[in-house]
Amino acid sequence: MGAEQPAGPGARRLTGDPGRSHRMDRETLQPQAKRIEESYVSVERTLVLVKPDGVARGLTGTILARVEAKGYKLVQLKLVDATRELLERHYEEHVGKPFYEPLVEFMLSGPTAAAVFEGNRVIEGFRSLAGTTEPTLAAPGTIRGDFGRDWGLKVQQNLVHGSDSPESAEREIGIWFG
Ligand code: DAT
Ligand code: MG
Repeated sequence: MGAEQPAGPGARRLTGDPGRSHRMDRETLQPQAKRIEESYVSVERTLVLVKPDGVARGLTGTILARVEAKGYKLVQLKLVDATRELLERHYEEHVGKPFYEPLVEFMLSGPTAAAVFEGNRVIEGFRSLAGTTEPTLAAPGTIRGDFGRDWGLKVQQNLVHGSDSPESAEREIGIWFG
């Protein structure tokens, strides 16, 4: 048999002096744990809306379940009858576009489920789960790809909204939950 040492973190305990092993735990591992703790970035939050088409079609639970199943944490949830004033704030970046007024009318057509989800990189993670804006082209396996289609309307009804940046998330969470 060769003199190879067992590999891995338990190797020292199996082959070395146990007293030395205990010193390693106390002096080396604890500072390391502290460094790991300090290396975590702040956890992101995003606003997720199940729009009136998703709520009316009875897909609220199915959609939120996908986000939870991905591992993101649901931290706020409510059903909202959005007002025009709230929607004008939420969609202010789209003012003047041809689909703006149809978008606001659509969002006024019934209740919206508003949620805040939390997790590392949840903003891009949710947008990946949602799929691209146009449901016709959204990849199968995404929320919009699996449940959405073009209905021949002036505005795309694509089931969900997700914030697109940390700044948008903070602004939008303030609008819906502030
Ligand atoms: P997203 O919701 O993917 O962030 P967006 O912010 O550009 O997309 O637009 C807001 C919503 O407006 C979008 O979810 C669907 C609708 N919309 C966007 N572009 C459109 C277009 N060219 N024609 C019709 N509806 C559109
Ligand atoms: Mg958007």
